[in-house]
Amino acid sequence: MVYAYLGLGSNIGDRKMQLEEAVHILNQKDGIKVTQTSPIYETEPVGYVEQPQFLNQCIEIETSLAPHELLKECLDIEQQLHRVRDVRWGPRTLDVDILLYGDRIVEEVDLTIPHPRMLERAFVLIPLNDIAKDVIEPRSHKTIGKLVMTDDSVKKYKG
Ligand code: PH2
Ligand code: MG
Ligand code: MG
Repeated sequence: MVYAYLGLGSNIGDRKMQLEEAVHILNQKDGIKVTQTSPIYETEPVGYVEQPQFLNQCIEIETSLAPHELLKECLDIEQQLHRVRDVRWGPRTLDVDILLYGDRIVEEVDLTIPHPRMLERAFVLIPLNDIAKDVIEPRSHKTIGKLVMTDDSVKKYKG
C-alpha cells in the first residue's frame, strides 16, 4: 500500500458536484481508499487565462494500484464526468492529476510523477499543504510545508 496525492480541478458545469462525484467514484474503486480531502479553493486560471475560475482540491488516497493503473482510473473518471480535451490547459469539467505517489519518481512518456508543474502552482500546493504538510516532495527533498507559497488568488470556497 502506498499513499498517493491527487489534484482535482473543475471550471465548467457544477464544479463542486463534479469534485464530490470524483471523490465518491475514486473511493469505490478496488485498490483505492480516499483517506483525506482538503478544503475546496476557488482559484484564478493559470496558463490559459481566458476561462472561468476553477475549483481545486487535493486528496490523499491509500492505494495498491501501480502508478499506471492509477493513471488509468484517473482518466476513466475524467471521461465519466464528460471531459472533452481540446485546448491545452483549457476549461474542463474535471481534471484528476497524480501529484505524488509515495516517494517514487516516475519518468514515462505518458506519466511524470511528481507532477511536473506542481511546485509552481499555488492552486496545488495550498490545498496539498492542508493535508500533507510534512510529506516530502522527492525531487526537491523538501516538505510540502516548506514549498508552499502564499497566493491571494487562491481562496477558500464557501459555495
Ligand atoms: N489546471 C490547468 C491549467 N490552469 N488553473 C487553475 N487555477 N486550476 C487548475 O486546476 C488549472 C489551471 C491544467 O491542468
Ligand atoms: Mg492539471
Ligand atoms: Mg490532467
